[in-house]
Formats: sequence, C-alpha cells, structure tokens
Amino acid sequence: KTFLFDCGFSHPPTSTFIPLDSRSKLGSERSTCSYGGRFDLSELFMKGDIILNGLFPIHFRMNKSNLTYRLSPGSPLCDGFNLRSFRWAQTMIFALHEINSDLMLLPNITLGYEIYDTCTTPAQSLRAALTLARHKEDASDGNCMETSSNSVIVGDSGSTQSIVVAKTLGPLHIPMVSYFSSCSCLSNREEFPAFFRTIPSDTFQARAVVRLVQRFGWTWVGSVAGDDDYGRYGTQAFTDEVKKLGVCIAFTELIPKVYSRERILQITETIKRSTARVIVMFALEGDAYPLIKEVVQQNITGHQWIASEAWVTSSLMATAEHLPALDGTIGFAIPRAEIPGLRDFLLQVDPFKSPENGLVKELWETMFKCSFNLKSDIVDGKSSLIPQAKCTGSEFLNSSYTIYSDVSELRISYNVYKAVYAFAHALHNLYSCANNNDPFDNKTCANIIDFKPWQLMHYLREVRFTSKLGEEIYFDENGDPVATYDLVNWQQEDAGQVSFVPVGHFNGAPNSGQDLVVNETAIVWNGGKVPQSLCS
Ligand code: TCR
Repeated sequence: KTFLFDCGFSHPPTSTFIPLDSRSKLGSERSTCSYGGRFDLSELFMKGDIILNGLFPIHFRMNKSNLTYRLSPGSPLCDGFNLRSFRWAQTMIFALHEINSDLMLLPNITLGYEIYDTCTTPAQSLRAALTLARHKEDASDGNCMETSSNSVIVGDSGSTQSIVVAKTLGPLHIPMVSYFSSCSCLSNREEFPAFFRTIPSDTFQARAVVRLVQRFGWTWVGSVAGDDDYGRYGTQAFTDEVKKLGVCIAFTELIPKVYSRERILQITETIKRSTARVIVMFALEGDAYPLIKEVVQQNITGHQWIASEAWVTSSLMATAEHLPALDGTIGFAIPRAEIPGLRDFLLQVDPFKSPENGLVKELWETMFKCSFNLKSDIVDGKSSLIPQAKCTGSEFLNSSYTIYSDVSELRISYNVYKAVYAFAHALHNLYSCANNNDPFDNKTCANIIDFKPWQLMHYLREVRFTSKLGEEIYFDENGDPVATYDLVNWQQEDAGQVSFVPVGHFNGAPNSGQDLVVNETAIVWNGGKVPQSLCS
C-alpha cells in the first residue's frame, strides 16, 4: 500500500475529521517532509492508496504580500474564512469515508485526500495545480519515499479558477471534476479535454430560461448582465436561443465590475424607459446588488425579474427591503438534496480535540466570533480594545446556527458528493477492469495502484452509476452532467421575509420529453398576475 511521499507539512491528520473506523485502516501518521515549501498548500490530508486532491476556496481572498525578493516569498496568507466552502471540503471528506467503509465499492482500496485552499484566487489555484503535477513528475526524486502519486482532482470552484487549472493540467490528461464551475466555455473539449463537472453548464440554464419565456408567451424581454464570463456567456446563450423563437430583446445592459453610480443610473433609466415588463439578469449577487438597491431606491416596480442561478437563492438579494421591486422573482436553482449522516459528521469538528489543526481553529473563531490567540487584555497598561472573547471550549456547535453546519440547503455540497463518487466508480471500474474487458493496448488492464491519468480518463468518460439518493449520474461527451434545476419563486412570508418556494422543475436530459414542468398556480407574480410583455 503506497502513498505519494510518505510525509507531510503543516497539520497532521486530525481525529476530528476521521471517524475511528476508517482511521484504523490507515496506519501511522505522516512524518515531516524535508522539502521546503512543496506540500505547504495542503492543510488537510489523509493517507490512502489513491489520493483525491480537492481544490476549495476556503478563504475569500489572498493578502497582498510585500515582495522584496531579499527574503523567501514564503506561503501566501489568505483571509476571510469561507464557512460554506469549508462545508464543501468536509463533504468531500465525508464522501471518502463513506466509500472507504463501503464493502462493494473499491473493496480493499483506501482513498485518501489532500485538500488545497485556493483562496478564491486563480494564482493560488495554479500553485495548487502545479504542486499536484509536480508530485507526478517528481516520483523518482529520492528524498521522500517514492510511491504512486495519482493526480485526481475534485474542483476547482469558480470558473475563472477552473479554467486556469484545466488549461494547465489538461495537456497532462489529469482529470478534474468540478462541483461549481458552470461556465459554458468549459464544455469545449478541444480546449479542456480532461474537464468534467457535476454542476450543469450555464448553457442549460439559459435554455431553461428560454423555455420559461416561451411558456408564458413573453416576446419582449430586457436583459442585464454582470460584466464577467458568467454574465456575458450566460446572457449570450440566452439571447441567441430566445431570438430563434422570434422573441425581441428590448435592451441588453452590462453592470460594471467596478462600481460606477453613473452606469447604474444609466441602466435604471433604460429600465424605466423600456416597455418590457420582464427582465432577465445573469449576474453574480455582488454585481446585481448595487443595481437592485438603486431600483428599490427609485421605486421602480412592476417588473417581473428572472434571476440567474447565482442570485436566485441569495440572502443578500432576497431581503424584505428589496421586495417592492423583486417580489415574485423567479429563476432556476441547483436542486436541493439531503445527504444522510452529513450533519453529524460536520458536528464532529472540535478544535480542542485537534489543537494542531489551524483550519479548524479558524472555523471555530469565525463561527463563534472568539479567538484562540488573545495574549493579554492589558496592553501598555491600558485594557485592550479587542472586543473578542477567547474561545473557551464551551461553544456549542450543535445548538448554534452556522452556515457551516446548516444542511437544509445542500446544493453545491451535493455536487461535491457526486464528484467524489464519480471518481470512486471510475476507479472501481478501472480496478475491476469492468465493462469492456481489457480496454488498453494489447488487451491489458490498468493497475489501480499505478495507473496513468489517461487510463482513468477512459473510465471517467464511461462512468454511469446511481447515487445513494437515486439519481443516475454520467457525463456527456463534453464532460457535462444531465442538467436539472428547480424553478424557485420568491414569496413574501407573513413576517416580511422572503421564502424560496419551489414551483417547478427543469430536466435537460435528451428526450426527457417534458423538460420544463411548472406548477403555475403556486407562482406568485410581481403585480399579482402573469405579466404580459409583448413585442409590438
Ligand atoms: N458558477 C459560477 C459562480 C457561481 C456563484 C453561484 C457565485 C455559481 N453560482 C452562486 C455566487 C453564488 C455558478 C462560476 O464561476 O462558474
């Protein structure tokens, strides 16, 4: 049984992440590696016969570093702990434990992991990608134990990051399965031959919106886009398709990435002047927010907004304050799922049981707004102004609401779960040399402990399985999953808050026959009835 180089940096595996049953399979902990700065990116890892590498934006940003080039640049520092994506990373670990204790799937093989924090920064994703690729190339390098090092990637997160990683590792045929990158551009097999994903391509979302427009007979539609790949590609796909149906686009406006009040006012002017009652907005919530704030401030009402997936379930956007303008907003969301056992697993983290794990400490500090590093309350004779409390250990994760432990709206977490299983099934088929026996040259099978990345590619392209939740999962020739979305409608609750009410479903499977199903009577429209917006 082998493992990359049998060593590690930063934090050793922590018991909080590893249920006892699977830990006992793993043998001793890693020794410290003698390389400088090689594995320093991976903060969470566990041994295994095969390592799955996870790329997650565990921090929101990377700090600017002062590079003098007189001292070693060292590891970059990141801040803004992202509770949601730490849950995603934990979901990957959870799925791996499930698979390791499954007697049918990959029996006698232990999957391990290394999780890299990409700090929501393409440059950091690239560092992680190169580290992975170097594992591969350096297998003959003597210092640490030479073992198998199979580069298999769950991730990356945002499309901009995935593009960088896929462009770098694609030529090495290192397969990646992303759980969050939805840019239609990533379906291009020539550019991204080894890229797969469990989140649908935005092409399908645009198609779903087109079907919605068609279904309600709107022929005069305004469109607003965020000025990035997400907004531009999404809007383009939507307008191209909808024009084919003879729908007229009343206007197309771009929200600038850098806030400009002047531009926002121009957009609100366009909206006011136009007779279009229906507006489609493909934008990330951060970009959509200033526009909607202005729309609300100017009391521009009476429009039916169609939200893209990135803001349709956004709590930033769906506030009571925005309701006069946005009541009845409708759009497609990634389907919700329930993963049995995940919550209990998430609740096992405890910084007091794994004091050496920096990420768990940060998680705790973020959730409970306390600190582990309060030195002294008295600084220079005066009591310090730090309002934070020291983390005491009496914080109760179980009874507090946190984004991390909230499992009521699992959408992307389930995509992570599916990505891990896709790899496990592909590896299983490689292991058992299943389906078409002896697929490779000279009728040979691949070796599970030392397979080539392109051999796994063969199995990943063919993988087809039913998830524990009963969903059939496979990739089309572009590496895309069957696109399914829930149609979600914003409705006002008694207390004035917004609830996201499911009012339909879209299934993009070829020949599903009934791609868009709408429960019309359940929809609350802006203005009280189905809006009319007709091309004159
Ligand atoms: N994929 C986008 C980013 C993104 C997003 C979101 C951001 C998606 N959904 C929701 C904030 C909230 C889908 C990407 O980069 O591919």
